[in-house]
Amino acid sequence: MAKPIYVLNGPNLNLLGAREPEVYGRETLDDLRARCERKAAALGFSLEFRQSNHEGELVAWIQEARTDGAGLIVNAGAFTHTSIAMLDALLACSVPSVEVHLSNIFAREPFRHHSYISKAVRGVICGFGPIGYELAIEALAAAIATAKSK
Ligand code: CA2
Repeated sequence: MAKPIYVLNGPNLNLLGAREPEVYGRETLDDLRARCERKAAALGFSLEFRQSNHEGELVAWIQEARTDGAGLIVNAGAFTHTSIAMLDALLACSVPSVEVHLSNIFAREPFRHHSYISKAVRGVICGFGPIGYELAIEALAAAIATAKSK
């Protein structure tokens, strides 16, 4: 069986669509999941789409993606700006990974400008709302195809 792409979402992203639509848009997490599943299916991939408010659970899922995933997309939410544990897990993860943010973190408060996890991922997409997840799936599909052809 082909390995899935893991899409991991961090704290408070379960509230998408319910508050702060001016920052995060009106799509719910379920809408986002459906959007990602459509995009992945069009490119021949299945998805493991998950959300957690707990840092340790996200770390465990990154470790799972390392062995069971074809690639990994992570929106670490606020843990982006705090989590050395997620950085270490991603550094140990050899499958290609992409960091995604719905908002443009560089156009927001200074404490959002630094990401601990960027160092460990193939690339970063931010500021394009839910479309950013689709762009990340496309980028991962290309990276996975390149790795296979080597
Ligand atoms: O822009 C992003 O995707 C973020 O990762 C979202 C995080 C934020 O801490 C990062 O700096 C940037 C916050 C997610 C909270 O999502 C909410 C959605 C709706 C209502 C309240 C929070």
